[in-house]
Amino acid sequence: FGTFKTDVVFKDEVEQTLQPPSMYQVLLNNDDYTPMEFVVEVLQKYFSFDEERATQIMLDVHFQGKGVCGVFTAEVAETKAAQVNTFARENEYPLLCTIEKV
Ligand code: NFA
Repeated sequence: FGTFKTDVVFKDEVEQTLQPPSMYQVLLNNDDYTPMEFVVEVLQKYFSFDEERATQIMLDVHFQGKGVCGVFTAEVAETKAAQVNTFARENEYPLLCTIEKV
């Protein structure tokens, strides 16, 4: 058998403070050209809203200028915004999805 060390380790040398991750709102921005039905499709496809809730959020964006689709950690928020913007550009619509730190 070898020698076992039993050093004292003080709590303040070990203790770690875990911070919750920063959260980011994912927003849709209104424009004059993207069809309402396309925005509803986006909200169902990328944010899993049912058609009724997706329509409510789309109308909120349409009348208020912007609207929150959800709040996520940075990586998820960035991915969702990029996916929405890519899908909009593929369909040649100017729909813009942005993220904002909460
Ligand atoms: N304002 C767009 C229209 O009248 C609809 C729209 C809603 C676009 C929400 C972007 C976001 N066709």
